[in-house]
Amino acid sequence: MSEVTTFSATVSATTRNGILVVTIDNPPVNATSADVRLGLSRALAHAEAGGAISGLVITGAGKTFIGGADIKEFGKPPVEPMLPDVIETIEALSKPVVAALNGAALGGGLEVALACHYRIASPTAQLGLPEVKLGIVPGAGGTQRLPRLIGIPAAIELIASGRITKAGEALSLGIVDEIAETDLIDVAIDAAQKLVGTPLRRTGELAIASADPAEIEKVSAKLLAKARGQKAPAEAVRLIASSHRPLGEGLADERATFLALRESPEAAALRHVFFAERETSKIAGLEGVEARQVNTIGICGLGLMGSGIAVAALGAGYTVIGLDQTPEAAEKGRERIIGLLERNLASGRLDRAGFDAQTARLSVTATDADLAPCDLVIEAVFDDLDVKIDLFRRLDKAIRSDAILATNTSYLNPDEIAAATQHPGRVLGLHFFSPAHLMRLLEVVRCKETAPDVLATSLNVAKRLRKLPVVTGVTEGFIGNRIFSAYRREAEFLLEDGALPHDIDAALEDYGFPMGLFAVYDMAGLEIAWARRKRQAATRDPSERYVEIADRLCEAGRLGQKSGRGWYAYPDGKRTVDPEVTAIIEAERTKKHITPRSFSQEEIEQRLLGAMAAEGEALLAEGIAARASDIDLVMINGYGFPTHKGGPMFAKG
Ligand code: T1G
Repeated sequence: MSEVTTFSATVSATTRNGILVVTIDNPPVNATSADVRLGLSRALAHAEAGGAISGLVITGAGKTFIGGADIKEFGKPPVEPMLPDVIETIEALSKPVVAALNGAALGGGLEVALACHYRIASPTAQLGLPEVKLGIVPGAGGTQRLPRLIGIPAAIELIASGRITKAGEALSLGIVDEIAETDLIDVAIDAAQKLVGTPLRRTGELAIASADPAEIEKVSAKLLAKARGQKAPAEAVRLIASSHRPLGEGLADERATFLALRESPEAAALRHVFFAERETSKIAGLEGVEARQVNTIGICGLGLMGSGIAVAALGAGYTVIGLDQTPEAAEKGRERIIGLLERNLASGRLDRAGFDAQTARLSVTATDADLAPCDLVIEAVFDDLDVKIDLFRRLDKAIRSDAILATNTSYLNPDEIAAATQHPGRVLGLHFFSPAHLMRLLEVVRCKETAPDVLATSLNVAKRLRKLPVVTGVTEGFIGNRIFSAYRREAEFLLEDGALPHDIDAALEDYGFPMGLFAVYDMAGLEIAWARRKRQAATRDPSERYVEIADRLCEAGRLGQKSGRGWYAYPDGKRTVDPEVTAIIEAERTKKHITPRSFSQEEIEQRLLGAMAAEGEALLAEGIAARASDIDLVMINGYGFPTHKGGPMFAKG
């Protein structure tokens, strides 16, 4: 084994057949920290000067090539050499530099690779320039070099969406030159040797293939519509669309744009969300707690939620046993699940082999005892306390005592369900959001008695289901619905005080919500909330302000979009302001002797955001939510709060 040359704490190299193999080892993701940049620049200088060295290979240690620039360095004073300088040295080197992509090459990591003279990917490599997801644009040549390799339209699609692509697509696009089917480093060394003495393809010098302006317009328009007013995607499109200009000019514009966007509130919010998502599964007291093994998941109730949960579990590789009340209901549940899998097959999300494997791991039954092999059982039956308690008492007899029991209830008290079972320590809540096979958010409800290893196991299952788990304590509506109720209440106060549903919805949509509150309300239907209000009527505190407008709508049969009328009217399905609703609201104001006043969008926004934040503070004070950033994640991933605003707790400052 040839000797190792150390260039910095995180960059070292060995020499094989005259090729300097440079390895970046900066756990956890080989981010291009100041030490990595220093080590790389030293290795490049060493190679350029070293007569015995005829070429270089750059690769990463572990499962990542380079996960990007070090986001943790943002906002700190710059430390030379900066990444663009290192990248320009790579591209200008007189000797061949081959990128050996052993794993994720993202952001600055892909920009390093783009400046190399040849790129080889391992079959599992992932590539992308996801900077727009952080509210910025690539800042080290990505918007200028990528179009030189794959053309402007394809570069716009990849960079303005921020999506990650796999090795196969990267090869077909022309981002990488080869996929190593054998040892990546051997293949890379061989490639470098073949390049010695040949004219080097310097990406920055490549001409850009001409593109049809109509195609550029089409791909841009689609992406910018989705970006809903965010700055970074629009700036990325501008930089790529103008990348035919001299490289130096483009790089300077790109760097200035990157630096400006990096200081924007949008970028600060998106960085907050990035780190929040990685904090959320770090639960105090769970360090070192060993999780149980889960291979088989039982799902009770194969309706909309249960079948969605089943599809998520099958997609994560679990064996699924579905239980319903009768063989016919169980069979209907199977059909519903298979129907969802067929949709995944048709959309290309699933290939035929995957479809067959997943359906083979699914069985359904109406017999409790068939759940005996389950390591975890999730119930998604009718949201009634007696029904759930009865089911859990039956399951106590049907499954192993160390199998976990999870309730998907949205509003019932899981502590009461747990208390009715033989082993409360194995009970918790797993509150999925509909559609359960698509929505990332999963509220993990920690009951009073939930054992630590049951919680740890559930967090592992959530991660494998590719969910975003947020642990919550027991309270009515947990984190999300409690905050939703609070700002719905505030919105109804605003109605009584003088605003109208479309004023409030316009303010929320203008802030960045995909849909206003009342439009969402109509889509979800008004009757469930109405039934809950009627249940609560007897115990409602008479001194608390209560708005009866929604009750009047329901009494008038206005139950939402499904009934053709709710907060809006829906002639031919189109949401329309309905004077009848305005009249109902005005009658309620009169009844309460309220003189209506007008509200600016700004005021509506502040009142609603204020209500969310106040409820969030209460959840923190009660110990229901562990951290403010968890509350942000719930509202972003479950209730449409705009990601680029960071969530209600971040937005309030
Ligand atoms: N900088 C600093 N820390 C990072 C990081 C980064 N780029 N990426 C991840 N981490 C931390 C993360 O916070 C967590 O920390 C740990 O690493 C594991 O992360 C110039 C300016 C690479 C696919 O946007 O997508 O390049 O919680 O749980 O699931 O144009 O991390 O352990 O303390 O996500 O194996 C562009 C971001 C940056 C990619 C690995 N790059 N990272 O996933 O691990 S901007 C990105 C990821 C840029 C240039 C611009 C993923 C991953 P902790 P993890 P993972």
